[in-house]
Amino acid sequence: MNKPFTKSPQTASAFDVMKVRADFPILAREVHGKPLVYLDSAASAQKPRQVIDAITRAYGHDYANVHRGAYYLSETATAAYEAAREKVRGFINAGDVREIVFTKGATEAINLVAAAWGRAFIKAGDEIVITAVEHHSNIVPWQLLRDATGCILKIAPVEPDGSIDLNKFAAAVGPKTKLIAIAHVSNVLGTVLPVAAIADMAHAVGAKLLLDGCQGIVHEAVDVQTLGCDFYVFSGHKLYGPTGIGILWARHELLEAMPPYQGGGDMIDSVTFAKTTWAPPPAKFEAGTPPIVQAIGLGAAIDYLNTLDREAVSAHEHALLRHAMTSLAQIPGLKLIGTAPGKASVQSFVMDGAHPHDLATVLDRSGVCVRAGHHCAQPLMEILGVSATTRASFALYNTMAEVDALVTALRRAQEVLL
Ligand code: 7TS
Repeated sequence: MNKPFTKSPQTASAFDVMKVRADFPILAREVHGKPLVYLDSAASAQKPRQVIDAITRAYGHDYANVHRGAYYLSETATAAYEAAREKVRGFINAGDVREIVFTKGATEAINLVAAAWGRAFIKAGDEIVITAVEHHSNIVPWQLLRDATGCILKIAPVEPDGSIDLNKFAAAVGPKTKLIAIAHVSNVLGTVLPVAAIADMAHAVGAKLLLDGCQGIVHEAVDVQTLGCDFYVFSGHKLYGPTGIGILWARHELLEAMPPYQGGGDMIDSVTFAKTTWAPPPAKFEAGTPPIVQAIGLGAAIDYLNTLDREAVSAHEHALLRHAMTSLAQIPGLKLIGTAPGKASVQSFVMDGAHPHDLATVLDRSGVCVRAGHHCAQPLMEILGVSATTRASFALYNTMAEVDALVTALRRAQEVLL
């Protein structure tokens, strides 16, 4: 995360979490008669009123298919859809709006790269390097590519605290490496991966770097031009936007060189039964009616985030994490999983004698929502020597009192379960 944060007139201490909370209608509800304590934003974040209103307005007032009819409403919807693309471009500081491809999520974006770029540029014996911390969506597409091409998948290890040792990473990279595909931030451990150093390693051997930014973009400002990656992907729903929308960013020349991923309407220049020619990117990768309103909703989420001082947001989330790590570590029998320096506000843990699923179920009775399971990272669980963890993730709308509610609920859960 190389880009210095854009300074706003506010200071970090001026972040007003209660004002932010008032923007998220769901946070006012109760669960099982208790105030909702939502600590699962790494799975999917809640949505501010501004996003919900934009979606309602798009369906209720401005809706039509895009890139089609020559009538006013279709032109309005097209303009809103394309305006969302420009908002994404600005948010990640891409050099050109044509580098922003709308997908249905990060998973689809990674599959797109594996299928389109991978099938065109990866051959038997080529090497792809991932890490041990990856989400299944940054493992399985490369296994499918391996099965199709005969390429080799290499796994860079993770240290016991969740950090990545760059010397060990470098040992996995060599002259046959064609792609390094890694998480920007781990969804299980919260580790911020050393992407700048890894970008240098990739480019030194002529490989491309794909960053899975699902968790990274939520917690820090992202500038794809200074990160040094070639592909950056993320999902809208973790960034306070709707489900069903994700982003693939890639350098224009890469998108130009890639064949289409899917065929259909909107992605063509001309079609005859004998031959079809493609539209230029990004249309080449957006076959069929796109997720129009979802894109508009993501644009509204970006507008919302742009009203906040992201440096202050980051400081707030780190304060929540520090408080959580200190308080959780004091619970007898509880072990923190993921303690790498500089990590993001995602905290996994295990508790002696309590299965993570049971723990999450008991916490739910106190209104506390946490994720339990393998977090779509089964290989990482195996390396960590656990079958599952419980995970609390802290977002911009969480409070210190909610961290305390988690700790209190855990102590109560211990009484019930042990
Ligand atoms: N990569 C990372 C690092 C993720 O955290 C996730 C989702 C994905 C990829 C896939 O995103 P999708 O929107 O395409 O599904 N992570 C989680 C999680 O941690 N709990 O639920 C989903």
